[in-house]
This record gives sequence, C-alpha cells and structure tokens, in this order.
Amino acid sequence: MVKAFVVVAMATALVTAMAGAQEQAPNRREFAILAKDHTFTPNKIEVTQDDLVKITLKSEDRPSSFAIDAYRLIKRAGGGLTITFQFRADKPGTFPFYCNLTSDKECKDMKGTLVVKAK
Ligand SMILES: [Cu+2]
Repeated sequence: MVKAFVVVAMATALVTAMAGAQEQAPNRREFAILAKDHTFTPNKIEVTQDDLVKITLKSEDRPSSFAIDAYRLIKRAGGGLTITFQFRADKPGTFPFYCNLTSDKECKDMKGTLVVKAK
C-alpha cells in the first residue's frame, strides 16, 4: 500500500516536471544577416522576450562584427566568412547592434536595431 503510494507520487512528480519543461521551452528565432558595404541587411530584427535568437552573420566583403552592449555580445566574422551564434533575448527593449571594428572608419556607421517585445 505504501509502495503503491510512492509510485503514484513519483509519477505525479514526473508529469508535473515534464509540463514545466514544456512551458519553459524557448521559442527559437533565426535570422540571416548580411554584412556588406558597411551595411547590415536586414538592419532591424524583432523578437519576443525570452526567445532563443540564432543569428547567422555573413561578412561578404571585409571583416565585420556584430555587437549588442546590453547583451554583452560581440561576434566577429572575417572577410568572406560566415559565423553562427545564439543568445537568449531575456531583456525587453530596443537596442542598437553595431560593428565595433575600427579598421575602416565606415564601421562606425554600421548599425541596426534589435527590438525585444516584452512578454
Ligand atoms: Cu565594420
């Protein structure tokens, strides 16, 4: 009798844990961004808070980087190379993303916007 109760209690705990895990499974968003002629295309990305954001950055001509200060994110892709990275958009708000390289003076004009809608 006691044993049967333990089994039922364990099964209940397992089902509860699984339901919780499903609720927390992040929504995945993917974006391909092209860096070319000191321009990001697209230059605006919109997600919802807590989305898991995967970005594929292609530096078509010269090296470029993708930085978002609020997320402490800086990723660099050499000229002709493509990199992929991801982050969880856990802070709502509107944030600039930019190229932080200093090799070309035009880099300071490489900008875009990340919009994270509050849940
Ligand atoms: Cu640049």
